[in-house]
Amino acid sequence: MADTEYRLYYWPGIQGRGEFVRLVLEDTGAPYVDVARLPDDEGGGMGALVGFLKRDDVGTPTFAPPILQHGDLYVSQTATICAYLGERHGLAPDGDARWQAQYLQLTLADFVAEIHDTHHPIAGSLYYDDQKAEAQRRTAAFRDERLPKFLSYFERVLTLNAAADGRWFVGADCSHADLSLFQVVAGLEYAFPNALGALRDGHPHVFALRDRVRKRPNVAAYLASERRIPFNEHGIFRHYPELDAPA
Ligand SMILES: N[C@@H](CCC(=O)N[C@@H](CS)C(=O)NCC(=O)O)C(=O)O
Repeated sequence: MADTEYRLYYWPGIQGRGEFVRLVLEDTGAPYVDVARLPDDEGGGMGALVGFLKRDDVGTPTFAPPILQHGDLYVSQTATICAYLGERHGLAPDGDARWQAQYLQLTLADFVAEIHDTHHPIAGSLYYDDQKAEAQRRTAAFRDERLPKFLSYFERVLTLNAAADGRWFVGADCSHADLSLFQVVAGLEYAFPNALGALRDGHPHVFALRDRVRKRPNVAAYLASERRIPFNEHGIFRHYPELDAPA
């Protein structure tokens, strides 16, 4: 199965959680097809994804995208997919340190869920406009409490590793978790430029890591390509000026 192309199943018009997987695939240069972004007549489109989610012949059925197919293996849950790819392509720490990358990845997933809930605090099935008042209350608490708490935690991890001469989250080398931190900071910069800007000076390692990841040659090429879907108001990171801190 080593040379088998990966197939990513994810919503076609947004970065969303699929982007964490795309970044690992792109950084490692692993060959992949972004299935739902193919034209309908080539087996892509929303129909391909919706149809896939109903399938019972994929090992253990999967609950929600993103899903990665590798030969006969289907892997779901963003953090698990990133670890699977990282382990296969030299983007994961060796030995027991792999678990540290995994719990950082899961902590980022917790953070991502909270970021999503700033604009959809009541239900994902309702429009933002139908939960605007609740979104404002939720986001005020997010900006005051959760955003600083998560960022301080990541800064603390990076500061401790820097003291041991590490420039990444874990050990001496970049891992899948570093790519995910990049994506979260990039998304927050889009969604909450004022709130994040106010925290910049207090979190130098977080922003330095963001810069280091985006300069990795394959990541830089990807970010400049048409494969990188721009942030928009359909994904997880949405820019609603009324939810951001004042300038
Ligand atoms: N914990 C899962 C969350 C997956 C998830 O919420 N996927 C979204 C798209 S980003 C979805 O389509 N969810 C449909 C649903 O929850 O019903 C992960 O990290 O992969």
